[in-house]
Amino acid sequence: MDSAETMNKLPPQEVFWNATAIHQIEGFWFMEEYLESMAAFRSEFQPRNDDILLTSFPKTGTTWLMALCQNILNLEEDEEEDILTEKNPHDVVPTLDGAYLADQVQNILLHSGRRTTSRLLHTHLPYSCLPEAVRNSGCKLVHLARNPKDTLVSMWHFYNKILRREPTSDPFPIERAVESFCGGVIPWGPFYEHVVGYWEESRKRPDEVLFLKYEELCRDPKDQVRKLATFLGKSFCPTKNGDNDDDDDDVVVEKVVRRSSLGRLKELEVNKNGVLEIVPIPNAHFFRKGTVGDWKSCLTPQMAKRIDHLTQFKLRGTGLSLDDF
Ligand code: PAP
Repeated sequence: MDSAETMNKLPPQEVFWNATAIHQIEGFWFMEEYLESMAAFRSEFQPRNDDILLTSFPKTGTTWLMALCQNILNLEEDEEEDILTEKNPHDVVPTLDGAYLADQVQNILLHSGRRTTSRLLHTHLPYSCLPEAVRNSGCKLVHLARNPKDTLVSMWHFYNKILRREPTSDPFPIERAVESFCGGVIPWGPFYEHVVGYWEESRKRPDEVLFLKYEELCRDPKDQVRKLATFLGKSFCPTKNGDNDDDDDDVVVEKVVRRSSLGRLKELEVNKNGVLEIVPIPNAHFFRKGTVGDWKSCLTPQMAKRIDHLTQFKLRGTGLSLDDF
């Protein structure tokens, strides 16, 4: 996979959920519509040493991580100045494998370093598929992981919204969604190999790769925000003008947490009625329940058991746990 041309010549290899072609490249599956952008990202992207690259498997909390990092690095004193009141986090932190070729993304790549010293970027690519230049650069990576059952259920709700031809047509059968999740034949999958790639890298290079979990963010957001801020070089989070006299550390951390919260973002006009700038997906689709254990509302005990067994098998010996509590 050296160029966009090569990628475009690939024949479809599987049809995901009876709806869209996905191709297997270097052991992972990718949606056809992203292949060109992904190839360009991999061959053309020039990382800077101070870039911050957020990484995630889809539906593991990407939108939350984007909002948190944006607020840690650029917290505005005045809430009305917060860019997240105007734009969905995905339009502030571009997903390079999905939209590298878009003009808006090229603009962000050229100019975003002026607001903060670092560019805040995102990718869903597995670690082994990242551009070589990124893996060899000193740029920081932050990975957010989530337990597989909630990831699958979140994915099921999301793709049912965007892949269904008619809003009234039946959702894709959950049994078959479990089947494709367990078989790994899903966009950016297999899930386990994806998460383990980042986990292992974070163990080898803890100063450059931070590994976070959605469940820990839910349980103690302030503690996790401090950890994230420290990793990003902000051991405390002063407001952007540097005036931190009135706000003690704890208040600033609380502000970051609240401004990035699902409750706040979901209620913003831009996220109720807006559509992403780069791909025509309604912003509202990125905000649903945001809880731990919602899988219980969709998966049968048998399905859950099957996924738990697979999780145990796939994570054995890695030192990683992905618990749903
Ligand atoms: P993406 O990979 O397509 O960007 P992503 O943001 O990773 O999607 O996943 C969406 C999930 O994160 C949704 O989970 P749910 O379906 O289980 O509810 C969504 O509700 C949740 N989410 C989005 N924003 C936040 C947030 N600010 N805080 C907590 N959870 C969030």
